[in-house]
Amino acid sequence: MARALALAWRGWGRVQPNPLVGAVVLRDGAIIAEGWHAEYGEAHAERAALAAAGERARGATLVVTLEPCAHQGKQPACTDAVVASGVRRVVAALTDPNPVARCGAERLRAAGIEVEIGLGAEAAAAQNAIFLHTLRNEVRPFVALKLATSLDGRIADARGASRWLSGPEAREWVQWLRAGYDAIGVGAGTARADNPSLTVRGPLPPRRPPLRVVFDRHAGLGVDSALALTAHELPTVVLVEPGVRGEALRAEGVEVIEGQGLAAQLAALRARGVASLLVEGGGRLAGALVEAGLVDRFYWLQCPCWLGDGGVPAFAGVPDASIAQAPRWRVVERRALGSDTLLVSDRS
Ligand code: AOF
Ligand code: ZN
Repeated sequence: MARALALAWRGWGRVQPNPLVGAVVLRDGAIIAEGWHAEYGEAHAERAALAAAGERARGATLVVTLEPCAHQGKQPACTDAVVASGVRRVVAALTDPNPVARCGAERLRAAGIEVEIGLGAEAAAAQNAIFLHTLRNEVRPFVALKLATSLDGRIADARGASRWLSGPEAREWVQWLRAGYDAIGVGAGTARADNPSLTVRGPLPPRRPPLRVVFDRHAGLGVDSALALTAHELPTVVLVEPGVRGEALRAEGVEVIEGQGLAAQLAALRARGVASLLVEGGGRLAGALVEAGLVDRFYWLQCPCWLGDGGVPAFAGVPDASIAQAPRWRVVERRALGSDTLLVSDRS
């Protein structure tokens, strides 16, 4: 299952809004074939792995990160492919919650195949958090926060500079991360201070370039900012308070969306088709989102330097909590990226 999960990551940036899925075929405990969902609308992981195994699948075990689908969608039902392959046993991590595709396990059992569900379920759910959120919550996107901080929890130095706090490995990983999100967001202060372009510039080209979003209550984004200057080519949204017109930005091709408060603004993004949003700062927006309970996942890049009391804190306005009552997040990943450390945690 660990190998199937690793294969599933190969679809990151290419298969959304569909799930990341990986599969392996086992014979006598050894992997004889591998497959993954590589492109949106193309072959499902199970079919890819079974095609690679060919006749050798007969009597073998299929290990897959999601219950095989039992429906004809953009692709034919995987349950048909599994039955035809002669596989004797299927081990899946997660039950498929998709109402149109689910119940594959039942279908397989009816055909005499042994089915086990639940192996590696926690890791598989963390990997497909966006897909699972989208099916459960139709109100707002999956919201992830990504911040690079110093050891003393600062996102910028006393002059407001944040380039380059994290090292090259972490910065390349951020490009990879962006490719899998529908939208990349920043607060108005960060847009002004950093003049970011919020584009994906890594080796992985996303299936669709993420929407660029600025939480900009008063439509203060400069018409000469990197975002506004490229808004005709790359979709760009500013989220403003009701009644703010943003005429100058509209004239540059920026889409102005009104909403009263963060929750309403996120709902407006979801209504516009954004299923996942990666927020990259700054500290005030990060704090406000955490305070409002609107963050599902936090990607924390910890950089080994000290910026001191004058540095910009990573979070502003998070309410006090006692140690006993403090909400505990679930750690889903820890990893070294060059000299920086990535910690991924989810609101439990
Ligand atoms: C995938 N890739 O490897 C598996 C999926 O419209 P379709 O035919 O592509 O079906 C999408 C659904 O199929 C998806 O929501 C999930 O429930 C199921 N399994 N989907 O995109 C895969 N195994
Ligand atoms: Zn399928």
